[in-house]
Amino acid sequence: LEQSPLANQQTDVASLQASIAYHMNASLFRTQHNLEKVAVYQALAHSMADKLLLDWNRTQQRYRKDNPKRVYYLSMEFLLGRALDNAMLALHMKTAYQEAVQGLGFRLEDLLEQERDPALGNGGLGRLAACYMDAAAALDLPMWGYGLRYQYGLFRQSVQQGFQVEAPDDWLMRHHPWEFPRDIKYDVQFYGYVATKMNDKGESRLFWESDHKIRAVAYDVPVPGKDGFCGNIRLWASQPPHHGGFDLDAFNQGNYDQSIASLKDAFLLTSVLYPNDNHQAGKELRLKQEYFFVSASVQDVVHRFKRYRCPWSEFPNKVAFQLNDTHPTLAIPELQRILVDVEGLAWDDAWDIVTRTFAFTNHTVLPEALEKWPIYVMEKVLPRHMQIIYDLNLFFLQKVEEKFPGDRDLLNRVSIIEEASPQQVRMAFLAVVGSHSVNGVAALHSELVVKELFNDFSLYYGKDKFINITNGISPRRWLYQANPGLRDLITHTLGSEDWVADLPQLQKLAPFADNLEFQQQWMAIKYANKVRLTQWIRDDCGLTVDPRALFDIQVKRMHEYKRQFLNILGVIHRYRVLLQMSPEARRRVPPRVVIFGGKAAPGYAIAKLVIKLINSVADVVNNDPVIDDHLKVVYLPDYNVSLAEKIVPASDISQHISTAGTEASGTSNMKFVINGGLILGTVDGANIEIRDEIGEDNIFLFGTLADQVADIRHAQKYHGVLLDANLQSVLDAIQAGVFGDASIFNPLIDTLTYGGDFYLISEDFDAYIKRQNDVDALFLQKAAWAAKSIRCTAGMGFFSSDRSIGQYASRIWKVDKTALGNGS
Ligand code: 26Y
Repeated sequence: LEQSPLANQQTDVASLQASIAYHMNASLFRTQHNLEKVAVYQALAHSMADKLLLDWNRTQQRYRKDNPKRVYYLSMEFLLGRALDNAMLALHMKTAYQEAVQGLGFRLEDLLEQERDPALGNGGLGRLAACYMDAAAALDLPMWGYGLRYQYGLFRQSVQQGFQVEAPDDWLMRHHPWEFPRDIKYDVQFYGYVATKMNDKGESRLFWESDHKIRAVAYDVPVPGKDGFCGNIRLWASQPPHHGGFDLDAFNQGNYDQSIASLKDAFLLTSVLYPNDNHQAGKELRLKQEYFFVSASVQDVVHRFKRYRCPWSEFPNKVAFQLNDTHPTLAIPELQRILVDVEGLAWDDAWDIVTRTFAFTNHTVLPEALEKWPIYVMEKVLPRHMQIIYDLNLFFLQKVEEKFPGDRDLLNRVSIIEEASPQQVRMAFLAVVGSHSVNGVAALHSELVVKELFNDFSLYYGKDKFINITNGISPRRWLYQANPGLRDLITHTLGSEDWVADLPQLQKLAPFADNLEFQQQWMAIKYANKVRLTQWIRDDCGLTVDPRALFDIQVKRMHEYKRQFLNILGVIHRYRVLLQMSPEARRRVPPRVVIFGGKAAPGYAIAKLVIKLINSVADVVNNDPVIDDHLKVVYLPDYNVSLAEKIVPASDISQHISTAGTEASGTSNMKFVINGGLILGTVDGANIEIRDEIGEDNIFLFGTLADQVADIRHAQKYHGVLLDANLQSVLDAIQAGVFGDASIFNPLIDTLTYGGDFYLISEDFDAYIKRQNDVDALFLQKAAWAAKSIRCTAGMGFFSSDRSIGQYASRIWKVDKTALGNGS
């Protein structure tokens, strides 16, 4: 590093070129005659990472000296997206680098495209973690992320014959300059047995012993903040515990498989991210991942705390753990185990520390997403934790019994152990009991969390424990970086870039909403973004679409509750209506490009069938000469963060149409609206608060309300589903083979009829179609549309992740984000 020109803070163009050249030779072992784009990208990334490492060291040394209360964001997923552009912008070095690479004969845009997305997350929850780390770094808040360094991230998706095909995401095959391996390791054990032993003080204690150990090694991922401040995400990778996992005796006896058995074990543990989003698969390996992750993280935090020789009672004043959903909940019994079994604290003292340290964020009310682990699995893998959970449960139930004597039903309902066969541990209940604060992620969701999921708990604990913190997104990645055209217009209009760190300033755009000249500038940027997306669609899908058409986008994980099915059924309806129209009538409807993107969990058959249906419809519609450019259907494969950065700024309208009460928040809705995209949505999740902020007139809402859903489902159960007439003819068309072999779609169509239309597609179909017609009508009025688009952006100040993190800091973590000064 000493020799890297960046080490002495020279950031002029010549120095940057020198540092790129240096890394070409010293890091990549290449010569100037051997310059491919990917190599230049890598040298560039190394050069940028040098600078980050310096900032990282300075920031972390300051923490070490000041020893502030620190926050640890525990998350099994971090969906970070690409690092280079983000880092260059955060450090105000993009222009200089642009010039530097130009001088070497390259375009920076091309080089940025060489970077592969680290896809260590599934969807919303993982991306939220990334936006929160970004906000903490921007606010100089001492928060670290802890997670897993999966060897393979979320699978890569391609489409073959209309079906999703999955391939492993071998993102580490090429060297990844954005992580710093550390000489920090902890052993994590599994299985074994619990024994009684005397400790140093002559007290009898329980000890968990096992020969089955796997080593966690740390990789630190820098999170660029402001003014030389740099945050951190520590990811654990699994390694064999000793001797590199090689059993020499076994080898010498010719037992080769045996000689590397523990190596395979260790490799497998963090090899792959489970690709389920909002659906528990219940695999033992996943439980082991969860424990491996929390054990290494808690050991690391305890180790750091002990450095300062504070009494244990100080622990909650120095440490706040935030559980990103239940996935890291084992951290609760793990800390209790360390305090009691290893550190020798009394049970009650330990439990007091634990419950003052943990807080829990719930991200879903869907029953299939709530983690439960069979007791027989837990007992086998984590025998001591199972005992601790039993004890915690017993003491908890005793307290409930004291408060509400004689209510056996209540005890059954709140028990951490579910009396089913097999018996299961309810991880969400464990998280509630072990935390001092529980929050949902949008107002409606938090209300449902209290009223439905944890109603009994809120009666027992009181309402204050259950709060709402509405999600937010990073304005840096999702506007400043993804939409340079709009960024510059906003900055020019508001006179400075201060709005990025103080997003409510966007409101100052509102007075320009009806200004025709401003509207033209605004819509010209939108148009340019659409042109850019059409180029991607051409390259990725071989399809030509007209950028003047209305771009109607739905990109998110494929899930029944998100109702991509409703969208494509609506497309079929539109297709049929267009076919029946006269050519003149057809010309009065604005042409549309309907764009889908998103992955389905590999085991989720119905979601995969929706992908197939979309592609089958696209095949027919896109090749129908009568329809021509009036309607195009696009399925963009391998949706990920970097693709989102291209798609989001290019939407006219995007769809967020989950069955009311099912989408906890949604965050892409925020990304689209902040970029001046209108949304068509249900009265669900954060759509509701977006409406409150931008005004009812600037959002297209429709459909059943959350509090009506139960009654409708109930009625369906008794009277069956009477399908909407338009929907029925759409289904008839599918079944008549208009979109190819109809029989493959039968299981999909059955979800609307057999056993009731659980996601209320038929119930909402008519309202959906009508709202789409409103969208058409508005799109023809260019000025009215532009005014709404401007008001959308203007009203989005509330949804900055800086606001969310500020609320977590003051309401949950009790850390003062300004206490640390300006990061110098
Ligand atoms: C363990 C397995 C059961 C599981 C794996 C992943 C369960 C859930 C998940 C992921 C959930 C998720 O991404 N939830 C989303 O969180 C976003 C951030 O709060 C919300 O905006 C979004 O509505 C919610 O679906």
